[in-house]
Parts: sequence; C-alpha cells; structure tokens
Amino acid sequence: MTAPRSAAEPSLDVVTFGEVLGSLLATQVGPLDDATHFERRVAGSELNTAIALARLGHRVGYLGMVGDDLFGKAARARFAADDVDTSMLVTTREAATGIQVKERIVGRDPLYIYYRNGSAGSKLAASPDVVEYLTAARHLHATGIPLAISPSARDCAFEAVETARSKGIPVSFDPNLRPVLWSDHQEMVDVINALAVQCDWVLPGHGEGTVLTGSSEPEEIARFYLSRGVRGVVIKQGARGALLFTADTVWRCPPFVVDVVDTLGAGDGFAAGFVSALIDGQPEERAVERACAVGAMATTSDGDCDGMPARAELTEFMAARRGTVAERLVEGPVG
Ligand code: KDG
Repeated sequence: MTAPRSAAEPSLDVVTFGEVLGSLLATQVGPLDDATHFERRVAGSELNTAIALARLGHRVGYLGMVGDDLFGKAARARFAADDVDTSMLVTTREAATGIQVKERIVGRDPLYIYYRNGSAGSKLAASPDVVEYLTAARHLHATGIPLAISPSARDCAFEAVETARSKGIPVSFDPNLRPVLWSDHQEMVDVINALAVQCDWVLPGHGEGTVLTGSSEPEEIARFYLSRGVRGVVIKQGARGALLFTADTVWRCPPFVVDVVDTLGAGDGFAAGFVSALIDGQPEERAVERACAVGAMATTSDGDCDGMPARAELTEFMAARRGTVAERLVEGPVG
C-alpha cells in the first residue's frame, strides 16, 4: 500500500487524461452487423486505467471533457464508484460524449466502431489549470489517444508531458495506436514517437512497437526509445507475457494464464499494474509482473474497465500464481 503522506506531498498519486467514451456492448455473441441488443457501458483507455489504479487503492485523478448526456453522466457515476477525482472532468453542452459500439466475441479481439468526431472529449485543450492539475501528482500517465482526437488535445498532451518532465514527475506512456483516428500513417508514427521519447516509461504492444519503429525485433524496438533517452520500455506480448528493457537489463515476465472473455482494456489494466507498482516503490521487475497480472485479470470479464481487480483480488490472484515471476534475461548495456 502507498506510504503515509506528509502535508507537502501531492494529494493524488497519479493523474491521467483522455477521452471518455460511452460503450454499447452487444449482448449476443456474433458479428456486429447482426447485433440488435446492446448493454450500456463506459470506456476510454485512460478511464480504464484510472479506474484500475483506483481499485488498487491509489489516489487517482482523471481530466477530460464529457457531454451533458447519458454517457457523460454514466462516466461520472463510474468514476465516483471507485473514488476517482473528477474535479477537472468538465461537462460541455457544445458536443456529445463519443461512443464506441463493440461486438461480443469469443476467441479473438472484439471489433468496435467509433462515433466520436468532434466529440466532447476532443474539445480537451491546455490551460494553466489543466497543466497544473496534470503535473501536481506523483506520476502522470499519458496515452496516444489525445494525440489523435484533435489538435488542441494533442497540444495539451505535449504541454503536460513537457511540464511534468520539467518538474521531475515520472511519466508513463502507452502509444495506444488507433490508426482509424489518423488521416496519415506517417504523421501517426512521428507524432506518437515525438511524445514517447519525452516519457520515462513507454509501453507499446509488440505490434505497435513494430509499426512505430519499423522493426519487429523487441531489442530493436526497445533500443529505438532507450537510445533517445527513455528510461524503460515494456513490450506487451499478450498471451506470451511481456519484456522489460532498461539501459542495462532485460526482464521477461511469463503470462498469467486466465480464461479470456474480452481483451479490450487489457493494455489499460497492464499500464495500471505497472504504474501501481512504481508508485508503491517496487522495482521494475515487480512492476512488469503486476502489469501482466492486472492485464490478464482485465480480460476475464466483458467490458473495457469492468474486470479491473481490487487490491485484495490482485494479491490473491498473484499469490496463487507465485511461480509466475519475471526472469532477468540480460545484465549489461542494452541501449
Ligand atoms: O483500450 C481500450 C480502449 O481502446 C477502449 O476503451 C476505447 O479508448 C478507447 C479508444 O479510444 O479506443
């Protein structure tokens, strides 16, 4: 659990920012085109990570914008249920909350469709209050989604990360590539990498790392970021676990085997587990283990954020799988 705090200590452990989405999850298994009935959920990569971190007992803040609508209210209720600070979650009447319509499927990643052009979330923009809030916690978690949704959200992301770095606040970054949100592939690669290299920890999926660096070799993907000043690169390999690269070490964490129900949100759970261990002062090899565990648990229920474990559930899950530990593959210069 997080160490007791002095008065000068930030009131929040971690903050994140991005786009809240309403999520319509098909109730019957099968192609989305055939779906006629849906359940209302909420989604959004950073929302998923914020809820996961809060359920692990951390003090979490979420910054963004929602519409004055059904999904905006549902997101507020979801955040409140897990005590996520939403003092900087703004409701706007200018635009509606974006929506994701998602299929229910077994045995592969679900397909989903967005209705989010010009959404409330895309109205996110930097201001002194916004940047102050995003750089007042002990850790800032960012993803590639604000870079894709609007120029103002993109500028906000760069300003927040640059300010956090100037204040010595650790920053983790999940590229979260969503090519459908970009009009130009090379711009996606360049903009995402331009922010990633300013962060301490970069957490790409193996496929994302290949798109962003042009190499499918994990060592090469890691070297791309380490050689540009990043402190650590964690390459997510789904059902094969993850690899953690720092300048002088490589760790491999095997997968935590679970019955997968829904893979969407697993990467967000992974990020939460990683950041959670860092906030608890754990070494990076423990952080990649906790990341793999939370990521795995996130897939055991449908919904993008509904499988995130409470701290006690995580502790029990990892205790029952004591053999799943990170092994050091390399000791000595990697970058
Ligand atoms: O990682 C899951 C997210 O992708 C999902 O919740 C929706 O944020 C979302 C997005 O932009 O894709």
